Amino acid sequence: MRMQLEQRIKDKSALVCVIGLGYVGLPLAVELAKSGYAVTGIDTDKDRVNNVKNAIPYILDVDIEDIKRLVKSGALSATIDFRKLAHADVIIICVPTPLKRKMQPNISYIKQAVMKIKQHLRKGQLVILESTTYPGTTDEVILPLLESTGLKCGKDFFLVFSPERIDPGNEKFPLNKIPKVAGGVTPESAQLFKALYEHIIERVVVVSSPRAAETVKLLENTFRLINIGLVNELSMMCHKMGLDVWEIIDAAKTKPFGFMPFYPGPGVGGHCIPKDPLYLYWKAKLHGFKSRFIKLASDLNSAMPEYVVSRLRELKPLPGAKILVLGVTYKKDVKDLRKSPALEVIDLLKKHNAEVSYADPLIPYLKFEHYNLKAVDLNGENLARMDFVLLVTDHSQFDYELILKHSNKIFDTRNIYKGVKSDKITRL
Ligand code: SAJ
Repeated sequence: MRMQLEQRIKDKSALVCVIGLGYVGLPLAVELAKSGYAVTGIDTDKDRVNNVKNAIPYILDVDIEDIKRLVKSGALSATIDFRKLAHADVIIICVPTPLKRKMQPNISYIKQAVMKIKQHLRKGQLVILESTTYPGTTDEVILPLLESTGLKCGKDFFLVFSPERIDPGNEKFPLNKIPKVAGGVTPESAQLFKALYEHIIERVVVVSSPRAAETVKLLENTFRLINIGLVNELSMMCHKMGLDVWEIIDAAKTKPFGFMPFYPGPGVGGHCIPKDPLYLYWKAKLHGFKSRFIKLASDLNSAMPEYVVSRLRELKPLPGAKILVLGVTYKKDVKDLRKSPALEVIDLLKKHNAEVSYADPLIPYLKFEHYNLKAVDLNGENLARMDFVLLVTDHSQFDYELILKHSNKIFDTRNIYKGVKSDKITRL
């Protein structure tokens, strides 16, 4: 039966189901369909399913013409009906793994997907989890749930963990150019995974186990969290010591080996970097190991919004100060507010009774907590009215010449005005 499955994967007659049509699942479904598989995307969100069916764009990294062509040919379809899983030869889970309160992993979406798979599990299926999660999720949670059907992994079905590495909007590294790490519960499982993904990704890297693969992804993003924390601390240190942290990092990166630049900022947002390392921290703690690095970096990065506001207070008393926050998404040119430090900066400024407004070409309205703000137009008049313009997210679309010309004072947390000499500008 494994040989039959391998043959169906190799001759592309295998039916593939992708559960979760977000920024990971949809590009993956499209690539597999483009490579010749019949792919059904399953999502609980009817709007997403309709958007795929009607080729309405909602994810950055897919060519809408591809979707139109693939849906028309029948290579790609979408549904909310999980019964499709019964017909699938390959099932790939791409659902969110957020945090609960108290920074604990929330794998409820994975469990919901696995329960659906369990209802339809049959001999000859390959199940793949791509959602970033803590080491042990595949072996300790998914495997027992699926084997509770009486089917045996490695004999009747196959199970692999392979972390998603999609970088939304990164044209230099599209999905097919990003090596894919995978760990199978059994060697045969990994072999079947490789046979499938080799059709869409240039390099598949098989590791010894699912928990090794789960840990690989967490290392990648913990590496970023800690290095961003390092330069955030360096920025505070340099300010105290009268040094220019930006000059220092730029000069350090001339070292052609053994160094990789990271940059200070107003904090670390998004749905990966603040969250993934805490999955590792949580699991290690269950094993009696408290990661000081992860805790320290998380605390340091979380303190940056407060630090930015304290730097502003050094320049001008905040009560009544008119402050325009430029850019509110978690990183430049990405329309995503999740864990954006700008939201905390706005909240803190309001709590200091500053008069805060914001401008962001990607976010016309900003609703969070009890705030309900409308973006102001970025024009000379509005800029000149402000005591401070606080550059938090350095969108490419901003007219930085106009901002420099009409602003009274600029606090630049991203060094967008690198090399610009002006007494209007204060840098993080
Ligand atoms: N940030 C800094 N300084 C830096 C880099 C980032 O303050 O030097 C801040 C950003 O402003 C943002 C946050 O950290 O608020 C996260 O930025 P990020 O560049 O790490 O972007 P993400 O969150 O989109 O991370 C994703 C991750 N991709 C996956 O998990 C598949 C990460 O592994 C990628 O390396 C990253 O994209 C990327 O390089 O774009």
